[in-house]
Amino acid sequence: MTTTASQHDVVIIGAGFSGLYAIHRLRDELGLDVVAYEAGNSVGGTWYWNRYPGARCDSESYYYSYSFSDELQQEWTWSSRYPAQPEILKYLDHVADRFDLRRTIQFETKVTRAEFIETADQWEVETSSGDVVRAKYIVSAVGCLSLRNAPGDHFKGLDDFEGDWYHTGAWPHDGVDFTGKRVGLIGTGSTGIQATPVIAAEADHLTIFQRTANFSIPARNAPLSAEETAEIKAHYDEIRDRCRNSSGGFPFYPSEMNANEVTDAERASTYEKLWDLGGFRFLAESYADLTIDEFANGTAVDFIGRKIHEIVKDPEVAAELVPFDHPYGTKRPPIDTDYYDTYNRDNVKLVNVRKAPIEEITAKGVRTTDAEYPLDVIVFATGFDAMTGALLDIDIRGRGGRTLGDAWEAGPRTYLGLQVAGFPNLFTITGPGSPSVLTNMPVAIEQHVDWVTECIQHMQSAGHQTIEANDDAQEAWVTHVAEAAEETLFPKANSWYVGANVPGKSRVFMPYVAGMDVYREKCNEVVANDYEGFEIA
Ligand code: NA7
Repeated sequence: MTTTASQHDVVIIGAGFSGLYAIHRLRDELGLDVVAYEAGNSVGGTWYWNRYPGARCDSESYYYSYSFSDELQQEWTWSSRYPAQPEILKYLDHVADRFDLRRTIQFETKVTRAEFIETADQWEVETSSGDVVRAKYIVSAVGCLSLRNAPGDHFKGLDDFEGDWYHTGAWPHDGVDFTGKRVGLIGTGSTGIQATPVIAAEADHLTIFQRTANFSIPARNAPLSAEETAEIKAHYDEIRDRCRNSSGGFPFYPSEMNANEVTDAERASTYEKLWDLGGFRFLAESYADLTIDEFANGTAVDFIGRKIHEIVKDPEVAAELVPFDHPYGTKRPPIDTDYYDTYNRDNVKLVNVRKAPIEEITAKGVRTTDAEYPLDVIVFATGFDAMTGALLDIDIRGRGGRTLGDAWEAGPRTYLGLQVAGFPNLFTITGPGSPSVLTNMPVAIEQHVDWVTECIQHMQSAGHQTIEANDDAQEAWVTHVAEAAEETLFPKANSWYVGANVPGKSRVFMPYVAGMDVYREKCNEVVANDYEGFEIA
């Protein structure tokens, strides 16, 4: 590597929700020399890449947004409860312009390598455009769901397919015209469930290949009226406070009642009310023990199963759509608009690939063990190598040249999801071991960026060179994260939370399940105790 690399204080990787806010705080508030690299040709991260039909946020607009600037939240007006992808991208574009963030970002540039130079206490960072820079700190803002679960790794024969195929996480910017096409959709996670009704309405025919039936709750999307918007804007302080001090980062009112403390009729009425209200409230505001107690969970499972049978007219199709192999909420719960109802359309077919697995993609379509389905287009809604994939995709080397891949061979190990022992001055925004994907992401992101900003400010003002997680603190945290998960039903599901969707990935429950409020307090305590668990030099 060159010795004439240009020098910065901070390299930020990624310009999505996390990277943008990190640039703002570190550059504009701390006055540091910051450079950010972004693979896309503009800002937005997840919302830049995921342009598939029906892409929409499952959290409501007014709390799935930044809280750091009152001017920003007062001047921005959301059109609906759940904004569609173009509107969120427009919002992030607005943020980038409003805070003049673009000038710090090098677009269409991936970080390919980052090596800690021990003799200089510096990171040397190499990019896809061949640049080599040095920086004291790296802030990874690569996103939890950004490295695609590549279809080529799962399905043989893809190269022979004569039609067009797309992964939902790399959707063409000018869209895809499904008119008159026979479309196959593989995957029924949040993405497949959002895309299904929209593709079905446009295509000649849609075949959905389902490996695992999922529990979906209606979103009940609707425009936000001028009165609702005024009400929200008048109460932002309170809304943000509720988000920050809650377990999930939502302004909800979680129930303190357990499911077995009420009668069957009361439970049915609560579930019905929350089903009508729509969205994540069904999980958050029903019963306190829903994700920790089998009986409680079973009552929600039964209710959703009944709803599926009510909506889907063909009882055999309905039966295939009812999940049977995991508790409700233990895989990321999808939110939908007319998902189950779409199976009542004449041009839609459900194929259960748990019973008859996909053998290969052929020149003409998809072949399962019992039939071949001729298709013009295949849409892969097969998800991501979540939480660790994007970081491990970079050749990161810490002390002694040890790679991150080595350090995480048996699954990710972090202290607080913020740092990895042996990788000084490298911060991971919403890293594994933090609440991250179990929360309303902007809340988790702001908490992490604020913590890192405060930490770097402390380092700079005290003249310190390095901060790194110590091994013992990391081991204790990893154990705590695992034990917290074991107290819940979450590990029972083969979810991307445990890496089950990526062949060969170590099975470790990656996010911290005990709640954003508990976690925030722990992070604050660590600071109050002079960065307990970190070595500062
Ligand atoms: P998910 O939630 O990981 O869903 C991926 C879907 O694709 C899921 O139904 C998978 O089935 C299915 N899948 C994956 N690989 C295969 C193969 N080889 N064969 C058949 N089916 C397969 O990704 P999403 O994009 O929907 O959502 C990701 C997150 O983005 C979401 O949770 C939100 O946080 C936003 P499986 O369940 O593994 O059997």
